[in-house]
Amino acid sequence: MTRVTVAQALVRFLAAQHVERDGQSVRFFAGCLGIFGHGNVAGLGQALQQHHDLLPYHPARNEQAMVHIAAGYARQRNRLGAFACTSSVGPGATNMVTGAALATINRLPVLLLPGDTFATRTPHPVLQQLEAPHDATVSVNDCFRPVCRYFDRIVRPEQLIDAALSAMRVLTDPAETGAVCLALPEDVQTEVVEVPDAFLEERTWTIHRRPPAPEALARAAELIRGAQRPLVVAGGGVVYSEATGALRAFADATGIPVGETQAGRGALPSAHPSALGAIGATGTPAANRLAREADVVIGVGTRWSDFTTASKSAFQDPGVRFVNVNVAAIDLAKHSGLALEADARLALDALRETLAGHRVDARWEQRAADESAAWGEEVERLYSAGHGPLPSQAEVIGAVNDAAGERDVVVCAAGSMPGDLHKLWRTTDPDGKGYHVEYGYSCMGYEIPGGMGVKLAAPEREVFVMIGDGSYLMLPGELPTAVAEGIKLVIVLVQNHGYASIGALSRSVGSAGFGTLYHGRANGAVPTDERPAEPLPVDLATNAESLGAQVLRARTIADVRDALARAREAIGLVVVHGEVDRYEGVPSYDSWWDVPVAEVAADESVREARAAYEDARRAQRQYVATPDEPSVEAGARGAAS
Ligand SMILES: Cc1ncc(C[n+]2csc(CCOP(=O)(O)OP(=O)(O)O)c2C)c(N)n1
Ligand SMILES: [Mg+2]
Repeated sequence: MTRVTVAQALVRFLAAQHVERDGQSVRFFAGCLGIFGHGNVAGLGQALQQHHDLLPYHPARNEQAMVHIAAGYARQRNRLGAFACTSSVGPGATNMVTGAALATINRLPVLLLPGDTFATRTPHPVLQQLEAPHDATVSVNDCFRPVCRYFDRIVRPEQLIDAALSAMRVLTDPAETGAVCLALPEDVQTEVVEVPDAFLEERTWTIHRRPPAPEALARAAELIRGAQRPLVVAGGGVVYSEATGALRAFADATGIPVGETQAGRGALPSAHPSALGAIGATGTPAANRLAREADVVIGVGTRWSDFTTASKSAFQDPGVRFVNVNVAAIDLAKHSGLALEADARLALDALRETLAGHRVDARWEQRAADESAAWGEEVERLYSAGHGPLPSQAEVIGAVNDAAGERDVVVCAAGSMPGDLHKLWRTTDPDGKGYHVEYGYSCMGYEIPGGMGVKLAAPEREVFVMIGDGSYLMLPGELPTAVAEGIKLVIVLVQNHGYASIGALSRSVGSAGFGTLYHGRANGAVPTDERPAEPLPVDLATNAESLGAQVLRARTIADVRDALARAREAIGLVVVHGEVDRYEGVPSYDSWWDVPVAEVAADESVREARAAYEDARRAQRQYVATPDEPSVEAGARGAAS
């Protein structure tokens, strides 16, 4: 038995955890990120100082941002590595809630260790405590329950053992993983616990690859063999399971074309003959035209978000059926699909072997190749549009794409860039690790800290963070952390005076970009795209400079290219700042996204948008046809009305 404080035991436990897959064992926790306050400075703070050689500590500037660093790290490590994040009690803790939701939605392991109020309750109410008159057990940390995959509050020292082991079980389970929260009352952190020595010894969590059940495999293969127009939709699970090689082999052997979700983008490099690129609301015409006609859709490691399915309008074949390859039960059941519960790599290999000798109809394969080639030309056109006087955002993306080497990473999360990147970015990394757009939560502010996590996980890769002015303003505070920790990023800060993405969405629903321009008031009113006011005297380049970044200011697209070349060579963090034409967007191709429009309104423009919306909605489907009983489903609303 060892006599230590709860916090000391926890730090030593975390440092001793390993994870193993395919016979390779690696340490699980890279370290602990944190911000101290009275809720953790004496407990975890003391333990982290005493054991700094076991678990490196990295002070952050904002608790939400530090959870994003942890999420970016875990994603780049294919979930085989993580950070712990410690916060004080109260606001420090609730600042982590957004980060927790992001991690859970993207299925990324992060361990949250917020301080909590006294287990003894003696000095209550303490500074920053929420008092709930109806429930003495409630604290602000209960906010973590809906956004975490596992929650515990350690109110007695002995509970640590069970809580720590349960936390590791969830963090290392590919079907369960997400944010895990162990709330630690500030007194309990400092109390002594006697732990068995084995608790503190090295422990390895093995991630077994789950093989597909033979009957399910046979039925999936039969369905695919009988398909005239099969299509694969590759999701993040392909990348996390390191199944990109298996996907390539499957596509090579069968000729089945592949569309990619945001998390799955790059699963098949753009130059591959079966690669259709992005699918869905932000998809390419190549992927979306084939999706419309596909009769069997094989989703691999996807959770079928509304962007992927174009709000359930993407797949229009009346008898379309789905095969869902996944480890998560919630995804296996979607779209009435045939559930192939398995690790992505094992499932793709097994399908390829079972389908040996089968090749897709040559005309379908040719369609895919032709559409892909046409799309390649469209990308080229957008990348070299020569738009003026300000460049278009697509040209900036083209410049970054050209500057990025084969294994470099692009990072983004919110605004108009994720959609543009999804469509336009040419992927090259064979492991699918060159494209990192957080689109589960699409959280403004993720970009810089998320990129820091990527760089910590892959220091050998150049990391290009693409960020809009709106996202930048939400969370620039981790720049000094990057400088302090020597984390080199190339941040491309794209100024377009506010929320160009939501402005375009607002115009499409008839509301003229209301409230999306970062301008002063126009004659006392909120400006719109039709009635803009003066841009604000805000200089984000100087702001970044003041936070420790080296800043390169670009006006023309040639300046951007020049700055990117210099940024690559630079030692430290560089921000390339440039303005783009807010109104020169990349169009949407053969797709739709369900954003409801007001049913009655004073403005004619809204009424017109509503009519168009009701029309578009007719294409929406329910996907209730089962693989066993193919029933013909007419457009759901069309049939009803
Ligand atoms: C935290 C958060 N708040 C609000 C939103 C909704 N939203 C999505 S994009 C966007 C605007 C982003 O602005 P900017 O970063 O400048 O990118 P742009 O739209 O101009 O390309 C907003 C408000 C969000 N995704 N995340
Ligand atoms: Mg903007």
